[in-house]
Amino acid sequence: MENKNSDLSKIISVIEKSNNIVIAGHTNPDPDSIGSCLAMAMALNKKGKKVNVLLEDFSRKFDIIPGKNFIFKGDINILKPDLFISLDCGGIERLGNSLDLFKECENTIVIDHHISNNYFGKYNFINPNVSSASELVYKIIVNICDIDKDIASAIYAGILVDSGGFRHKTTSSETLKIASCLLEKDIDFSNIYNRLIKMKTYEEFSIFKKAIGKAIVLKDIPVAYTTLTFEDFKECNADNKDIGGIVEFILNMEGIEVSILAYQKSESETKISLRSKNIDVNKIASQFGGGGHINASGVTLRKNIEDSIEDILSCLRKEF
Ligand SMILES: [Mn+2]
Repeated sequence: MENKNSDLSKIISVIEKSNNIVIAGHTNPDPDSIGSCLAMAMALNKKGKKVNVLLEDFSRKFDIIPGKNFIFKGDINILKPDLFISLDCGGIERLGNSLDLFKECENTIVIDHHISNNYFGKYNFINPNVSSASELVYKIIVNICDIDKDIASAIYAGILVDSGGFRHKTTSSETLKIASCLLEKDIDFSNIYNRLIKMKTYEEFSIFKKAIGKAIVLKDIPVAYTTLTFEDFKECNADNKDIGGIVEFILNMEGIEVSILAYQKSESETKISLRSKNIDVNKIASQFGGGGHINASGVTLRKNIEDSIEDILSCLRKEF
C-alpha cells in the first residue's frame, strides 16, 4: 500500500486488464455512493466485463438512479473477483459487509473524495477537492466507454447530491462542465433534483419533524444538536435510511456554525453526524476514530447518546 495516487492511465489499465469486477460503496449508501457504483458498473458492463455491485439496501427514493440490476444479493463468497473497486468510502471500515472480500482480493482500486481517506487500496484515485466520487468516476469512464443516458443520470445524481445542489465549495468549473456534458445526454435533471433533494417519504417527514422538535440550541457556543432514540425511530416507523437532511437543516439556522445529529445505532453505540459552515469537523470526528469531509463528518461512539454528545461538545468548545 502506497500513500499516494496512481495515474489515471494506470487506473484505466488495471480496469481494462480485469474481467470479474466487484464494486462496493459505503454502508447506509447515499446517492453519491449509489450513483458512482452503478455508473461504474454500467460502464464496465459495456466493456464486456462481469460486474457485481455490493450495496446495502437504500431508500426507494433512490430508485431513480439507473443500474440497480447490477446489485448482487447473495453469498458474496462465490464472487471471486480479480478486481475490487471501493467507491466513496472514506475509510476501509466503511465497506461494511464487503470488507473481508476487499481484503482477500489481490487487486484493489480505491476511488474517493473524503479527506480522511488513508489510501487503503493497492491503487488509489483520491481527491478531497472534488465534489463527489461520481465526479471521479466520470473522469475515469469517459475514457473507456460512451456515456449513455443511464450512466449520465447516475453520475449526475451523485454529483448533484454531494455538491449540495452545486452549492458546496468543492463545486468547481470542472464540476459544472461535467454536469453540462451530462445534460447533453437528455437526462431528467429536474426529476432527479426533486426526488433526491426535495422529496421526503412519509417516514422521513415524521422522523424529521421529531428531530427538529427535539433540537437544542446551545447558549455558550454556536452549536445546535438533536438526538434520536430507538423509541423515536419506532414511533415514526423510520430507520437510519430516513434521516437524510436533518443535520443539514439544523445548520441552516442563522448564527449556527456546527450542527450535530446523534442517534442510537445499537444498545451500546451512538452514531454522530456533524455538519459545519467553517469549522473543520473532520478534525473533530478524527479524534474519535471517525472522519469524512471538512464540513461534513461522522463517527460512531461506544457510548450512550448523552455521553457521546458531551464528548463531542467538549471537543468542539476548544474550537471556539
Ligand atoms: Mn461522496
